[in-house]
Amino acid sequence: MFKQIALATVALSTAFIVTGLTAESSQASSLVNGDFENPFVQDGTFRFNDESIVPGWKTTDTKNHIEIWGDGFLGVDAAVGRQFAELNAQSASTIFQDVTGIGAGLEVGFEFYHRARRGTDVMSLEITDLGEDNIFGTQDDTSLFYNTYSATTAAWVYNTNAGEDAIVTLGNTLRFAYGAVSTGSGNATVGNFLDAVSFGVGVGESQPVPEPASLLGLLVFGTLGASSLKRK
Ligand SMILES: [Ca+2]
Ligand SMILES: [Ca+2]
Ligand SMILES: [Ca+2]
Repeated sequence: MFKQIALATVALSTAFIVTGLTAESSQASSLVNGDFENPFVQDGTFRFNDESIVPGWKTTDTKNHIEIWGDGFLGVDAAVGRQFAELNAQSASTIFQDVTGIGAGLEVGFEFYHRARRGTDVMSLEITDLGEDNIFGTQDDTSLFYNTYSATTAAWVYNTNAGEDAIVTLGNTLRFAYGAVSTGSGNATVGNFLDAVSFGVGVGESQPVPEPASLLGLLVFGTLGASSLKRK
């Protein structure tokens, strides 16, 4: 399914300043609250938030809860900022956002941080084009990307598609979905920390692949957090 286009290896995390937006991408919306800093959660605590009070995100959780932790709860600090999410909320949930206004034939770059709560946790990222009806779950949907990611409790793991096969847009609404796959705890409500989620769109597939330096200038990130990533 993936277009076999060689993509120059790009260190997305070093793309600090975004300039030179392409005309096709300049109207695109972006991921909202990709750093999980809203709503406010006290340091050293966590909260189950109904999805209605979490800007940007929706969830498949059985109680519609998005679990957000504050810095230091059970000894875990955020990867970026001072809050992060746990995908295994009241259930093994998938949280997602739909992004509109991205033209066809553009390459998508993404990055996020993942960490286990016990042992090794596994999560997934799926990027789906919702088709001409722009409705999820109908016959015209196209999965543009799917992968699973593992992490341990040792540290936040930085994940990106930089250097992999290009993910090329089809021009309809895009769904970015981050899902709990399995937990080291064996408990569906314990595992898979997620933070600093962002994406960018840029170079069209019909254009020659530029040198890494110029590709960096064409990428626009979905959250401001991407411009100030810091590891803890
Ligand atoms: Ca954060
Ligand atoms: Ca939980
Ligand atoms: Ca559809």
